[in-house]
Amino acid sequence: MDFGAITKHSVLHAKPSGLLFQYGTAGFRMKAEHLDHVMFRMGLLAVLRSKQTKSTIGVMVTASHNPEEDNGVKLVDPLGEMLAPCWEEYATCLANAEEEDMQRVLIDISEKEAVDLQQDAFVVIGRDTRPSSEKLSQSVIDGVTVLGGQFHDYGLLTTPQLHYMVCCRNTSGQYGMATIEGYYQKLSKAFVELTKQASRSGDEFRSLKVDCANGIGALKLKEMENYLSQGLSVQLFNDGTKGKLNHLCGADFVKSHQKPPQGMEIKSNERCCSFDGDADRIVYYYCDADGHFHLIDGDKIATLISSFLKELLVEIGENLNVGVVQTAYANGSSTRYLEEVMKVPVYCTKTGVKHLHHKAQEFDIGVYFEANGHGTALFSKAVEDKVKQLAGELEDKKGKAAKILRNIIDLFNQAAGDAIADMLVIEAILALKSLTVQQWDALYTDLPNRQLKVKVADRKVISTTDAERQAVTPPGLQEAINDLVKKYRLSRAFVRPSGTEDVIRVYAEADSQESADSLAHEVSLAVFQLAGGIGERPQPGF
Ligand code: 16G
Ligand code: MG
Repeated sequence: MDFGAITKHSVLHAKPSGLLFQYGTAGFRMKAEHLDHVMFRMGLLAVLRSKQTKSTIGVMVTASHNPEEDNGVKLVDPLGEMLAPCWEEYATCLANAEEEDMQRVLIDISEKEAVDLQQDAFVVIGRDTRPSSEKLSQSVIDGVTVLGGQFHDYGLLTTPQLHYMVCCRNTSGQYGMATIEGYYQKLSKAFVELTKQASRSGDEFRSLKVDCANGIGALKLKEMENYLSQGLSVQLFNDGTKGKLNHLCGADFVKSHQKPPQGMEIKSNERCCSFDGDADRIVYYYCDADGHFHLIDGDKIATLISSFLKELLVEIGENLNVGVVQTAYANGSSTRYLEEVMKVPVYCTKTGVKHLHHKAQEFDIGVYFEANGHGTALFSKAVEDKVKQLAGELEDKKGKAAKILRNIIDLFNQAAGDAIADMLVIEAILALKSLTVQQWDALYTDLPNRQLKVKVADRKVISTTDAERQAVTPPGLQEAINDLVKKYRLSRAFVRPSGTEDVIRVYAEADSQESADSLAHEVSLAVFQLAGGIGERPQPGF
């Protein structure tokens, strides 16, 4: 390492004083103006990680669903997964190091991880449409080059597209071609084949309204439209030409406010969906004839997908297991439906894609979704091989099911949850099964629920266990929650410190909206009292 050069460049990316940086659930995320040095240093770290794994590493500049003024960065590991946990710690350490300690920290990481500094390094970079993203990605490049790494800057990409590129490059093209055309071709080919199979069963022309959160998803869907031929017509809203990124629109807004985004005209019973700012989340919805809004969240998406995959496996007749992975935020009705009606085993992990992804890898087919619309399905190598073999050999019913499954495997971006890929899978399933959005919604009825945030002096005073469903500290909090939950029917509540904001999150569900609201409020008060609430006491009403 040329420390002279590193220092010379590093001082041009000075760390602001008095701020703490934390590689959280999905990387660093804060006001864009504080992030320049973090970007430079993540460029350095990506080079070390690339040398250590002898693979291409990705760096994505985005703050996903956060406001436009924020930005963030995360590293993507060789097979398109999230960065390994101990490297998250190095990232935090490097981001917080004072200028004079940089050398020591870099040497420390290299020694601990036995990084061969002579090894070549290659880093790929992508960014979202935030005004700050271009300059910040230049700082990443500065970090990469000063450590002697090679790079390819893909420019504007969705987060899942960057994961795809990393995965393609590290599997010598087996997963697909590491170009934007390669991505469109892989997904559209699978989708078009699936819709051909569907049209034989007499389905009509399909159209879908998509709210793109004024983000990158709009640009990429526009590019992709040409590849989809007649299979699906998408009508884009909040495409970034007028509105502000994630402002009153996008998947996070729709899910948390449980109402349609602004800037989209919805006629009754029209099928609509929303992406988030970097297009790795998706939720569906429609308004019924009475004007009532119906949200179809990640739980219902997981239900549709896992039920369909299970049906295909029955046709194929192979003894393969399907598991669904959720978080504590999954609606109780979805868990009950999956376990009791679908007879699919359901597992609960901590919030954050990496936790769900990890668990889902344990199954032949692991479907994981967060209620907020973040998710995908993973297929083991054995399943992939078996399905390919059957699809090639057989022309009967079993062969047809195998062909459908093969295309679904190709369609899912298995490297990461991908709103575009998920949308195409969902559209294909609805077409193949001739299901309307209302029929899909009617699989089960969500329990009314409410999410709230509470400000506390130090969110670390709350620690949890049992996949975040039980609070361990502060003492007395879990007992208080248990007593409150007992007052309501079909009720459940939990609290957890956010990994992306300086707040405690509260979730409650119950048999009616009034009960869910009231339970959430009472739990918020308990958090405020027992966990050092600051500012105004939580007030009832929303
Ligand atoms: C991040 C996570 C998302 C999770 C959310 C929770 C990834 C790629 N993203 O956005 O999965 O739902 O954080 O935020 O893992 P919270 O900790 O603030 O509730
Ligand atoms: Mg996102």
